[in-house]
Amino acid sequence: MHRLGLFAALALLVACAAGASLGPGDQHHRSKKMMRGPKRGLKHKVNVDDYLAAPSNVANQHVSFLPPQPVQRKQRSPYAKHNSVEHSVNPTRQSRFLSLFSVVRFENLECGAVSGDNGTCLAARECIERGGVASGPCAGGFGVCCVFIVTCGQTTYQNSTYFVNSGYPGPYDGTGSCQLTVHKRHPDICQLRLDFDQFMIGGPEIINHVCSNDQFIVSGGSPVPAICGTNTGNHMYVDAGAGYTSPVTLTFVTSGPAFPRNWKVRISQIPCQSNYKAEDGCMQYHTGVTGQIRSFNYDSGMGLQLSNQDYSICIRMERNFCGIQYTTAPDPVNNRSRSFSLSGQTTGQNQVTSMVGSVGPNSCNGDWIIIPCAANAGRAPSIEPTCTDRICGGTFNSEVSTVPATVFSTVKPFRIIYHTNNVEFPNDQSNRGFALNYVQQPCTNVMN
Ligand SMILES: [Ca+2]
Repeated sequence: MHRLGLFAALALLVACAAGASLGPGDQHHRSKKMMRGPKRGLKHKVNVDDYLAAPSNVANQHVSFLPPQPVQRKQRSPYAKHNSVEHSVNPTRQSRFLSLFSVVRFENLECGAVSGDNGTCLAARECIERGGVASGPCAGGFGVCCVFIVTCGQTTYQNSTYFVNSGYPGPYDGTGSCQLTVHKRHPDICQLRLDFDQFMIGGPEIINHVCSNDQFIVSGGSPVPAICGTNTGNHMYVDAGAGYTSPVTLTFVTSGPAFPRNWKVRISQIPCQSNYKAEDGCMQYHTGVTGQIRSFNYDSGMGLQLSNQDYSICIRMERNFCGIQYTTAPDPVNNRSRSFSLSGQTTGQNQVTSMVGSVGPNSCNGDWIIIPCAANAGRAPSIEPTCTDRICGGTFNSEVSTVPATVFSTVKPFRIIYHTNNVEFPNDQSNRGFALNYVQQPCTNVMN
């Protein structure tokens, strides 16, 4: 929260007396005040206590521009003798004076910067002190949209920080390790959300799809699998625990062949009580009635499914929705869709069958997704304990088939568990991972 105290207010008064121009917000308040203000030259006090009494932390409050509040004599503080300012001004000067002597408070909300990035609305001086870059106005011109961009070897405490590659916005094609240390801004931060605005590093090796060259590693928080390849537009959540804990470190290791790497990771600090905090245990968290989920390095053109993955993808159950259905996303690149290819030899043009469950000849024992009690749309849900859960193979279907299906589940909360082992060759080749579109299903009498 920013507060204009006595000194700032006096500075503004001087600026006003010198004929400094006012911003749109100032003019707005001035015109309102002029309509309400005294018509004659009266003597007014402005009590400094009123400004100093403003809370120093108004996070989670609404933006508030306090209208000018001339203090009545009978409200004078017993300390007014020492910290109040008394002025006698003529009618014209008085109107301006009162408008300037307002405490301007605004919450440090997220703002859209001129650069196109997301920033935090701060006073200009605070932005500089925190190491940010002002990028356009906010809060009606009283604040600046402060953007934090950091790179290798740095430390951040700021919400909405961008972690970029060395040489950004240009590419980086050297080898080494680029690490960022992330501290909580407050002890009531429980999670970090990492949005991969840009994420292009070397992919996995092509035999077993392990990220053994380039990789992105998160340490210090909840376990997160190492990832590599192209992940632009994807995200992950890291549980950072309650209270002040050890920092979370984000590391890009670039040890693979020369490659024009580029990354820009936005780091958001999620308060423990916020309504956008991910449910526990979710490394990915999607909201909305419809959306798309993709495994890391999913790319219908070149991307290979990553080995050694083991995490949960959660979809927030929206109000009045009781079920969820999944279909494979279109694959515009291949003449045979590979938007679900988890296991099997999918190099050729022959459709590879789906496999389900954990027992039997067509079961999933290496790589799979789990959709609890999955059933194909149009069929009654299975009854436990015969529910299908694991699905793998080269076709998305909750039954063994070479025809893709729409699969639904009514198990709450809505989650998919994704698991891959550390082996592909020779039984599994050219698998891409998955891109699934989901649509939540409204509650009905049979689905609740
Ligand atoms: Ca595997």
